[in-house]
Amino acid sequence: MRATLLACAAGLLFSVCAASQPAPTLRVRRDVHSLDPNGPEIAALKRGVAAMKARAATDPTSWAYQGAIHGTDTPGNAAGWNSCQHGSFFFLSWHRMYLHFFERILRSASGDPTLTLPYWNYSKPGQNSLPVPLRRPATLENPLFEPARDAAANGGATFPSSATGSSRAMSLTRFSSAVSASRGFGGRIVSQPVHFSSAHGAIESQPHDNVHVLVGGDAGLMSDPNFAALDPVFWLHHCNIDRLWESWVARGGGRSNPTGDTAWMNTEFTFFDENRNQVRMKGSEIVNAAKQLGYGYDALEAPSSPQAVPESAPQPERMTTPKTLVTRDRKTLLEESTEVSLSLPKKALEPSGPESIGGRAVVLHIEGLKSTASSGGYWEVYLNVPKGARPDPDGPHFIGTIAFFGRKHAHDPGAPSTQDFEVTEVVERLRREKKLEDGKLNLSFVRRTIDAGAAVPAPGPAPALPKPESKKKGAKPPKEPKPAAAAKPAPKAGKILGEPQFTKIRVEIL
Ligand SMILES: [Cu+2]
Repeated sequence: MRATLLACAAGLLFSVCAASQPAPTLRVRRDVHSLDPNGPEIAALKRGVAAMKARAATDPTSWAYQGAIHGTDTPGNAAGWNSCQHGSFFFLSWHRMYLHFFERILRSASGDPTLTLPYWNYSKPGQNSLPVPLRRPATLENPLFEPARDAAANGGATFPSSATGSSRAMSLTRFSSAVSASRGFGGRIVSQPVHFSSAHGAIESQPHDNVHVLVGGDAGLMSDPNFAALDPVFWLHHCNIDRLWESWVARGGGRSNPTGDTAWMNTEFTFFDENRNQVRMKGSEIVNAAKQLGYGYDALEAPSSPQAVPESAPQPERMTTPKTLVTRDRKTLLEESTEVSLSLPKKALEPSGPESIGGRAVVLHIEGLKSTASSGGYWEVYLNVPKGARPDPDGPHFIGTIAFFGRKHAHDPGAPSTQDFEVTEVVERLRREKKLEDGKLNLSFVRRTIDAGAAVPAPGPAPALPKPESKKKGAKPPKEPKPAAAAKPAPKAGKILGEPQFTKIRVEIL
C-alpha cells in the first residue's frame, strides 16, 4: 500500500494508482434546458459564479484569474495564464482539463457538493437561443448575465443552423489529419503546445468558433479568447463541446483519441484546484472522463440521420508530397457576400497524370486570414453554387465556415492564419456531373449573424423583462445593464468591424 502511494506521489505508475483507488463518484452534467431556471441547480450555479466573481483577481480561484488562464490582455504572466490551446489537437484535451478544475472550484464556491456544470445543447431543436438563466433577469444582479454580448443574443434571438451544427464534424472518423485540419474532428497534429495556432479542426471550426462570435457579437467578451471565459456562457458552451467529443468517441466506426501520440498524451498543463494548489495535468489523465475525472453526460449527441452512409474506419493517409495546382494572391476583404474565382490548369482535368485531380484528395487553403478587431458573424463557404440558386448550408455545395475567433492572436510565425477545406467529394461530384469542364472553382463567402428578427420569447417561469407597454403604465423601467463593449455604436451596414480579410487561396492535391 505504502509503495503504491509513493508511486502515486511520484506519478510513476498511473495504472497501479488507478487500479488501487476507488472509482470516483460519477457526476452527471445536464442539459441546461432541462433545468428549472428557478430550481436548486441554477441557484447553486449562480451562487458559485457570484462567489468567484467576488474574489480578488490575484486569487487563482477567482473569476478573473480563471478567465486569464484561457487568455488575457493584462500585462504580466501569472502562473497558468494565457495557456488555452486553439488550432491544434490540444484544443479538446486542454479545454477538458480547464473545465475539470474550474468545475471543482465552482462546486466548492457554491457550497453545493453535487454541483456540476450544465451544458448548452444549441443544436437541439428549440434550444438554439441563449439559455434563459443566462439572460433573464437582464441585470447585473444575475451573476450569469453579461451585458458585453451581442444584444440580439441577449434578447433571445435564434442562431443559424450553420453556426450550431455539429453533424459535419461528427461524421469524420479521424481525430487528426496530417494533411488537412478540416479532415480531422479534433485538430491538426503538433509536437508541442501552441497558445493560438492556425487552421482549426472540424469541431473547433463549427460549431465552436461560430457560437463564440455570435454570442460575443462585435467586440463582446465571447468574440475574443482574451476575454471569452469571463462570460458565464463560455463554460456551458465548452461543456457542450466536451460532450460532443464524448459523443464522437462513443459513435465508433474507428473513431479514437490520439493515444499513440506521446506529445498529446504527456504534455503537461498548469491549472489550480479548489484549494488554490497549483496542479499539472496531461492528456493521458483525461482520456476517459468517467473513470479518470468522474463525470458523464445525461445524454450524448445522437446521429442526425441513422440512415446515413455507413462509416468505415479511417484509411491511413497517403503520404505523397502535396502539389499546389493554383494559387490566387490578392487581398480580399470579406463583405456580407464575397465571390472569388480560380481556374484549375487544364492538366488538372485530364483523367490521369501528375497534375490530375482524378482519384486525389483536393484541399482548399485560405491563407492570411486576419481581422484587426473581434467582429461578430462568420462566413459560410460554398463551392460552385449554381447560378441563381440560394446558398444552402444543408446542400451539396456547402464546404464549411470561417470565423475570426482567435485569429488576431496567431502567435505561431511558421503558420500564417489559415483555414483549410477538404473538397474532394464536391469536386468529384462536379466532375461526374460534367460541371467542372471549364476548370472554374467559384467560391462564395456568405456572412451569417444572429437573426435579430427571430427572437423567441423566454419560456417557462423565468421572470421576463417588462414589455414596452409597461413603461406607459408607469412601471419601473428595467435596470439598464452597465454600458460595456457591447454598447459601442454598431458598425454601419456593409462595413464589417476589423476588415476581415485573406490574402491567398491555394488549391492542393494529395
Ligand atoms: Cu472556446
